[in-house]
Amino acid sequence: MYVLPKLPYVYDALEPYIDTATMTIHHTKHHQGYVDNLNKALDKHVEWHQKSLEELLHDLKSVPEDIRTAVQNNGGGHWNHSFFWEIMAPAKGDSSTGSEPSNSEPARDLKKAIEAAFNSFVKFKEQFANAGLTRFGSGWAWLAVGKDKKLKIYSTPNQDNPLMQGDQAILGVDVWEHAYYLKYQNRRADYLAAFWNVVNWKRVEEHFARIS
Ligand code: MN3
Repeated sequence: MYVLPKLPYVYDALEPYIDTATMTIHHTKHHQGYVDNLNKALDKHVEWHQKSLEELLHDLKSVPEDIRTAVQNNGGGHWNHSFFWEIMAPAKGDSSTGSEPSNSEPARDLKKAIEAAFNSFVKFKEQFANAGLTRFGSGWAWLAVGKDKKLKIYSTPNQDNPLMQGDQAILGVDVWEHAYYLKYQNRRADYLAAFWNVVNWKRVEEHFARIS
């Protein structure tokens, strides 16, 4: 059975960039819903509970057809949110939970790779934000590493993610309205600009180091 993971910080830790109410509802209602619905789908084919979530998402075609869409949407939702919480951190750290502060940019290896792929760190941020901004409706923007080990930026609809196309995500941002509407209303660009303040680059570097 899948369970809702604990956040690595408290609900108000990402203030003022991501507000407490959004974090609380996003984690306890939205993410919980994906977990519950994923379990419900897999209950119809219990042998699929043995596989890891990554295996399921990486090879959706092999998942039984009657639960495939539910696994794609809710398994994707569970994976994406678990990943998302981890690649964020309080802008000033949080001594009560021991969480590290976010950094304004990544350290040397990843920064060099980003500059090589997108010309500059500033251009990378523009392109990433633009991927989130231009995603019509609900979805995610990603910085991913392809099979050729190259960095790429793109967006996916709904709860799809890079795993489903054979890539590895190292950074992602939720651009569903539920991720920002309470604080930013229709201003998705403002939310995406604020997001940089709470990126846990240390964690992104770990993902990058593991797959590159
Ligand atoms: Mn969400």
